[in-house]
Amino acid sequence: RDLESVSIDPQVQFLLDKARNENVLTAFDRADMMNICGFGSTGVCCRHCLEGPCRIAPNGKGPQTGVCGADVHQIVARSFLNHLTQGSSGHAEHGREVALTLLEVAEGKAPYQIKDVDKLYRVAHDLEIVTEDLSMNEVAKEVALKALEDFQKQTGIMNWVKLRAHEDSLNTWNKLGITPVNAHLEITKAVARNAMGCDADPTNLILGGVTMGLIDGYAGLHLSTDLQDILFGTPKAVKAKYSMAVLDEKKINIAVHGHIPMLSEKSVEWSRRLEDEAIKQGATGINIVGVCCTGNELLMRQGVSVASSFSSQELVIVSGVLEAMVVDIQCIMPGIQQVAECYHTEIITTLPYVKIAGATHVNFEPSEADEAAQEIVMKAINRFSKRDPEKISIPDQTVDAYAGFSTEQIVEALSGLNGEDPLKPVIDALVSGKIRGIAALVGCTNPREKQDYGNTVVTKELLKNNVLVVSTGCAAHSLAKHNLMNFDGLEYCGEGLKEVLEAVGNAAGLPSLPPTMHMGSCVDNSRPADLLTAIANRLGVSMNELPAVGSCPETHSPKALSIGTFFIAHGIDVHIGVSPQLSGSEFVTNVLYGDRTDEHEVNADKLFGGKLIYEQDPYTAAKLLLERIDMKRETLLN
Ligand code: BF8
Ligand code: SF4
Repeated sequence: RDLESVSIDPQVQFLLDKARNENVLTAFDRADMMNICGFGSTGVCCRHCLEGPCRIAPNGKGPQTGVCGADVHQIVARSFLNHLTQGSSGHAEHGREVALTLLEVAEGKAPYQIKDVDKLYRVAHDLEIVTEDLSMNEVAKEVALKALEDFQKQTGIMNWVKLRAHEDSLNTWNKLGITPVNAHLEITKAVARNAMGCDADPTNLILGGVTMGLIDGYAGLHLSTDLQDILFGTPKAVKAKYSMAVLDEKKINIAVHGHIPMLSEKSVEWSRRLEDEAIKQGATGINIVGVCCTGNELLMRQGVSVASSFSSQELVIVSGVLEAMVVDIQCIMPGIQQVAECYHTEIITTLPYVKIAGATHVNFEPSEADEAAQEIVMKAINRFSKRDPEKISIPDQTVDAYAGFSTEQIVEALSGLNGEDPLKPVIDALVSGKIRGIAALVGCTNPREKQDYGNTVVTKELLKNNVLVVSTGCAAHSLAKHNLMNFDGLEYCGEGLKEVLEAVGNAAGLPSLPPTMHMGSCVDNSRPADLLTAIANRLGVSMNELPAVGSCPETHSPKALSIGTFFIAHGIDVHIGVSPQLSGSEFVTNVLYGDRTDEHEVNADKLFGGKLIYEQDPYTAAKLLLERIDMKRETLLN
């Protein structure tokens, strides 16, 4: 592909051009070289046992069952469940790591401080912990133990489901028998039922997938966000910078990449403490830049600048000024090591179960966080002298972005208009039509897709039609880089929406709210869910009655599928712009894409009130989302 077909971001084009000139292979070019497998891309290939692998050819040609007798619907449903299990386990591990850290902090064994004491007490109260005679650390310990119960208990339902789920959604899940008991139990069960000789009912397998969506939502997203807010602070509005130009030639540049904020928060702290060491090496200081969701976490809480989303992560190295890329878990391309070997960059892995051959490993444990972070920052400082001046080239021009829109921050901004009933201005705007609906623009960038194109087109189409847009994950990077998180982007908003954004912004002492609101990383998809739950409760309706949608135009990750399933389980429609590899089974696609008017007996829209919309073209996708928003408006308002 030529540079313009790879990304609409000129700085990414610039660095990709540089990589190509230097014969460095990155994901965009590897994507072009890879032939897509026609079987795998429709979900009809099965490798679940050693009788296989088996694959079912389309159009009735060749065998129509695997050796065990599994038909194409069973095989596709199992592939889907596989993806959802993988996605939700990543987020459940994230939640568990944070819960363990909170426990260690509460016991005085890890060097972090509880930053949001109010939230700690609010969560404790909602978990029905009696706090009267307890010290703050004892309360934190009780909260951590309640969180860890969600990985252990054998009966009942997960504490975090009780804590955060809308009652009507929970009733639906209970009736279907899909409410999760604990994350580990459900993940093991999902792996077990998916094996040869177990669950062979496609509908039942898909419902098992919905349980994975709930594990993702509660053991992953909600649990992580709540505990991270307690530990590191609940985000507040903050202004920061985006784009590859946040790299600074005069400073030691360290990219933090991955997902869990324990390491990255400490890296920021130690980069400040070791500033003098950097100066001794001839640099003017240390510049931490964010990549992927760790970038979002640090942006939201520390205002750290963000260099790159997923698909262009290797290009940060190609700038020639990156001393170290420090990674923890998820979305870390193994390819960064090969690229780093062409420059002076050191790749540093930090978790025992995420290593990359050839990279340096510095083990990170919350209890030894200071020692590890200090060692990592010193490694970066020592790399500065190894730069090759011939290979240095950084694009210029950063883009301003406002971020930090936690649900708490949004409610606080709204209370500037109505202190007694902060959600009323939003509800009035929804009723009057100034706001037509609410959309969460989420998910990734994908080296096979034109970077930022789908994310920005869907967003601009929705803004033009007065849809209030919030965003998370790498999709938020796309929006920020293209002026959709600063006031320049207000020109894309319809009149009604603009009026509301300005009114709320003015009450908070700003010219306006930005056109889209950055709510954080992928685990922070709990925040839009919280916002919608609060609006539904305020209106006295179910979540599936709200004119609200999710859209994920450029995803690559199974995590996006499990997050999407979490929203569908609440009856919120979710658009995906990249093939979810299901087209081999009409039965499975009917269950997921079908709607309430279909004759087909069971489908997601009938069970939950929301469905999956697969549409590659972002303009058509926005149209389909608006149609569903209008349908729900009509029922809600009449
Ligand atoms: O959890 S948005 S590419 S970095 S999967 Fe990965 Fe996708 Fe980025 Fe964050 Ni989410
Ligand atoms: Fe083939 Fe069935 Fe084994 Fe899959 S589970 S590989 S379809 S025999």
